[in-house]
Amino acid sequence: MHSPRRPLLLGALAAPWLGGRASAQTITLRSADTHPDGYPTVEAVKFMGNLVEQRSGGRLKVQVFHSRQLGEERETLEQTRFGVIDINRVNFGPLNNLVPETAIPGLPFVFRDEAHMRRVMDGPIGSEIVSGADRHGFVGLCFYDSGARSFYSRRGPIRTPDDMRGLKVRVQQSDLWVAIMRAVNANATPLPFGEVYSALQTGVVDAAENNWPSYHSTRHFEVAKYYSETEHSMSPEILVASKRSFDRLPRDLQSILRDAAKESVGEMRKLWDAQTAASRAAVQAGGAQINPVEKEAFARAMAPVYAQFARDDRLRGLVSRIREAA
Ligand code: GTR
Repeated sequence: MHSPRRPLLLGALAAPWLGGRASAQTITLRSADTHPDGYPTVEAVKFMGNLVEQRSGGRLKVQVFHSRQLGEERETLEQTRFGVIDINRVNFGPLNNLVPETAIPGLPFVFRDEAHMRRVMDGPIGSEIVSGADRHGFVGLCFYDSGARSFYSRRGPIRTPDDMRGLKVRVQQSDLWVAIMRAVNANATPLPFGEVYSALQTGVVDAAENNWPSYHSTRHFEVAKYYSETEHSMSPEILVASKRSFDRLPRDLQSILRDAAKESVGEMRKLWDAQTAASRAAVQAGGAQINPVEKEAFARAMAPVYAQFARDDRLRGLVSRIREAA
């Protein structure tokens, strides 16, 4: 490993050290995303890339590989830790088992609403969660929105936790998500994102859960048309750099990258809000049915998972500080 202080040699010789590709003047960082082109996370990283390129005078570029071109989140995260991929936009879900802090913002109903979530992630609690990721080979660059996740089923409306009993529900590959399903007596089926459409279509699972833009972009609404607005989790998205790739950048390029990532958050939120409204309308036009739910009953049923994931004083402290945040 090279120390962060060691100046990066630019040019062909530098290439093997970098996850990205370097030419005489340019370092290109490869960035992964499972979402398709045009999705707010993909567009926000492109926005960041443009800023980086301008501000570095073309010395640093970001190339976004969207639509799972580099793989599903769990595998791309491994590759990011080892510097094969330089930047990765993922949900907290696939980080939960590795970085326990990331389970806390995904806990059921921990945020009151999206504004509360944004304020918390922008403040010191967000920074603490980033330090958790930093201990595992990542450099947390910024958080993006993921709205609220709700259940959708191919079988019929879900109104109360009782409607979940015995349902096979696709979840992200995370123990937190398995526990949340157990709390409502459903059978959790952890699957990569890209396998959910066919799992719903063939009946391998009965239901899944996600926010409006993902429900729309994946076209899950075609095969699971009953969307029940439980809004049970606001597990955010994070943009991480590989610590290996990051440490090899010259200091000035590290700052340019960090600053541009922070500035992409405002852009992402604008795109997110517009996409959420558009997706909500589009899926209904496509035949999806929105059902009212008994949210309080879901919150009560899911409450026991807190003890399992906020399992020491520090993690319990994060929960109370989130709850107390204005
Ligand atoms: C989306 C999120 C993805 C992925 C997906 C999933 O909302 O943006 O990163 O986590 O959910 O459910 O796998």
